[in-house]
Amino acid sequence: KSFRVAVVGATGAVGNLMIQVLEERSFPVGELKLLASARSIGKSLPYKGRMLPVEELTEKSFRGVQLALFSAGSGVSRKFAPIAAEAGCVVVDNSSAFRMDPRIPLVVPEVNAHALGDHPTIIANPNCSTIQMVVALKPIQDAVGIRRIVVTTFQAVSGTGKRAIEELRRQVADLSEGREVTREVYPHQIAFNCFPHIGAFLDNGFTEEEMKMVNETRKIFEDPEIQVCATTVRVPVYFGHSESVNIETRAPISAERVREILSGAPGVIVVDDPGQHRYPVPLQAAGTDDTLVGRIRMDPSVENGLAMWVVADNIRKGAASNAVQIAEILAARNLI
Ligand code: A2P
Ligand code: 11C
Repeated sequence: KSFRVAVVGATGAVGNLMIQVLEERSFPVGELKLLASARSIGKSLPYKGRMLPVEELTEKSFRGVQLALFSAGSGVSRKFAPIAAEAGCVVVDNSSAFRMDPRIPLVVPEVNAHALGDHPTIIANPNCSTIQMVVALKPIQDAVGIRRIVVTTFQAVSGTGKRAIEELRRQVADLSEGREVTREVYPHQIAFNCFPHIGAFLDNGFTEEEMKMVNETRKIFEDPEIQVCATTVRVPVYFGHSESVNIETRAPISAERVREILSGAPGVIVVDDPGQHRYPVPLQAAGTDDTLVGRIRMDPSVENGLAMWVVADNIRKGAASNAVQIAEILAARNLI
């Protein structure tokens, strides 16, 4: 069985990768429709050795389409995902538009595939920084429970999209050639800099990105009690978010046992031999679908405290690959 699939936002950083991941993972695509804004008419993108034309997204785009992967921002999703669903298409949406809607499953396949239910129409793909954190923490949550998480992120510019990737490239080139730096996407120079500002600031002093980590973790773990305090930081890395994750578990567990559990956990690779300079780094995670975990150690400053370092490719596991993995489950369960 194969499916008629559409990728919405096909020309973007994540959309483009969705096409590549569909091919890499041999998702059973019968026909592939590439959709973007009117700006992209005339462009074409490669899929399985052929160039496919990019079409303009319109209300009629979803006729005959069975599965749509959306990554064109939440405005586009809010408008077009319900139109696609109405046309009988199952939507996996990478934007934040529907994530906190109680009727919409928010899914990380290794963590809560059961949340897909029997008849999903729109499924939300969580935020990249949430995905890698819950993949790493779910086995610990299952083993001993987690009371509180304090997380600081180091997030790559690809999370912002292709214009931000270009901005970092341009600034690095300008600086190395003695030209003045210009900026369009970020409020500060990103080359050789970092800033604790991802998403808009809210009245509570946190940013939108930080509150996504709080609210999405609670929804995915189905645990409204779990306490999360996040600080999210943009760093001059192209691909791969890193996270310093500090947790308080409900019952005691040793670092050794955590290493053991995580070594057998789906989607996780333990990279933890600091004496040999082995700990996760973004350049190692980039291009893979794994969540790398290392620097696992007891935190003696609090009861049942543990610290660790978690790295994953934000546009693969954090976005495109997670969406395709959801699609694979939908296909396997006859939900498309
Ligand atoms: P386009 O290239 O035509 O602007 P990124 O997150 O990397 O910036 O990419 C955003 C993606 O969303 C691009 O594919 C972009 O298409 C697409 N997009 C943005 N706005 C719209 C829109 N109004 N309708 C359809 N696609 C859109
Ligand atoms: C970033 N996490 O790295 C953001 C981008 O809700 O899907 C993703 C925003 C989202 O900049």
